[in-house]
Amino acid sequence: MGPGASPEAETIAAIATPPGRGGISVVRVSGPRAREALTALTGIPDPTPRHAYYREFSQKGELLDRGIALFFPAPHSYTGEDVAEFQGHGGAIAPQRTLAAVLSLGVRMAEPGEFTRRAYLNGRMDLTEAEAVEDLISASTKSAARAAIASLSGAFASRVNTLLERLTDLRARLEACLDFPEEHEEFLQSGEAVSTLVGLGADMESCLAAARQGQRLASGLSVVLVGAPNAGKSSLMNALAGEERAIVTAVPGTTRDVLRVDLEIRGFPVRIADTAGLRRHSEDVIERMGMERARAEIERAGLVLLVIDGSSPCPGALALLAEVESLAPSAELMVVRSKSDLGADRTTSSLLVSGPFAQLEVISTTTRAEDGVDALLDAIANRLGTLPEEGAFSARARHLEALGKTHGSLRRALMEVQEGDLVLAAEELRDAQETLGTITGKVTPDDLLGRIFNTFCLGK
Ligand SMILES: Nc1nc2c(ncn2[C@@H]2O[C@H](COP(=O)(O)OP(=O)(O)O)[C@@H](O)[C@H]2O)c(=O)[nH]1
Ligand SMILES: [Mg+2]
Repeated sequence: MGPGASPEAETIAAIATPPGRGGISVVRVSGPRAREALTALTGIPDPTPRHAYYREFSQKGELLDRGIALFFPAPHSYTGEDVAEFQGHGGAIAPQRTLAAVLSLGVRMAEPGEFTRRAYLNGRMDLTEAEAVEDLISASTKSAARAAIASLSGAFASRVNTLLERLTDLRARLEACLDFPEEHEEFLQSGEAVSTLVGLGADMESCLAAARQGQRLASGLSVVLVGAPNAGKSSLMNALAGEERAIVTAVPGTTRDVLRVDLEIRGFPVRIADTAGLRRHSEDVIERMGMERARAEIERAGLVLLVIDGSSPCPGALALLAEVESLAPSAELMVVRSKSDLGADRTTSSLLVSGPFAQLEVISTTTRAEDGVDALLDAIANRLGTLPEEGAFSARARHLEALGKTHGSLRRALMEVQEGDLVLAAEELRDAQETLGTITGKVTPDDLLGRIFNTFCLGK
């Protein structure tokens, strides 16, 4: 390859199937040397496009494997480049040998996500579709997979594109008002500019709400159980999991490490973490490390369940609430009042309806009754919201951020129009347009591409 050639002119290869024992395994090759690689291993001089050849794969007279070889000429392939596929036997060795033979032909190992990155760069899919590929692979519930398929088929992209078109249109009309005020004053004076902006803002908001659901579907909700030692956290964890996962004893400080269980609630993946109880002082080094881990877990949580033993006085509860709020300012927070079978302590009862606790949802539970945690499961389900019957699509944090920013720009543009400053309004709309464009990749800085595709698995 010459020094000026773009990296995209390199030919790349990887095993596209997961490692381990399996009937078949696929070695995928993409780039200008894909055809040559197929010819070298199979002896087929001029492969017919998309024809399945059953052949021996060999190199320098050594038989490597036997299987199906396929050739997809550009642009009609996954990546949009020439692609060759060797479908051989699975297991630890056979696919590695085929891959090594391909790599010896001036082909390099693909980076994680590189096939899909090339598909995006060659216009085979937009960014939301490319990201949906990875979301589909990592989907852990049926609803998440369904949403990823919807995004993969362009459901999210088409919503964003429609918004983008309306935005572009509006910006063009506003700029026309700036350039030729007399001809376009009607647009402003009739109130049409304002009502168009308001309508667009509302639709942007509903797209944001749908994307938020989509993100929850794809990445799930992380819930963490937090509270004083002996509050009943580990018992709750076991009850939610429906099996004995955490050790439960009357000895404070039993739980040290963070324990996790994965549940599915109304189609959403939910990960629940049980943590070491938080208290002011501990002489025990291991318990102190456990508390550090608990704090780190709280910082990452989407929903914090603050567990308070309702049957006894809880003098540290206010301090605990303050600590949780400072560790996770944006997480949702719910109070679980445990051990309801033991009756209610008067001071704790009045604490939970006063001061900062008065704003919070409080759920009573007991692990001593069959249905003692059902209310808690329902409350978590309510926080997740309901899945839209139709129109669910997978989304990611970066999409939410872009939609939120776009929405902010629209709001400011509306204010500027109302105040009569069209120059500033047009600028806000330009910002909105650029930000919205990053979702599908119409406008995309390189570092964003790096961040998106580096999280992909190898061979995709
Ligand atoms: N009566 C009663 N005891 C409970 C309940 N939940 C937990 N306990 C007891 O409280 C103690 C501490 O429970 P545990 O789950 O280990 O609390 P953790 O330290 O917060 O994880 C144990 O002796 C449990 O048996 C409950 O709902 N009712
Ligand atoms: Mg515990």
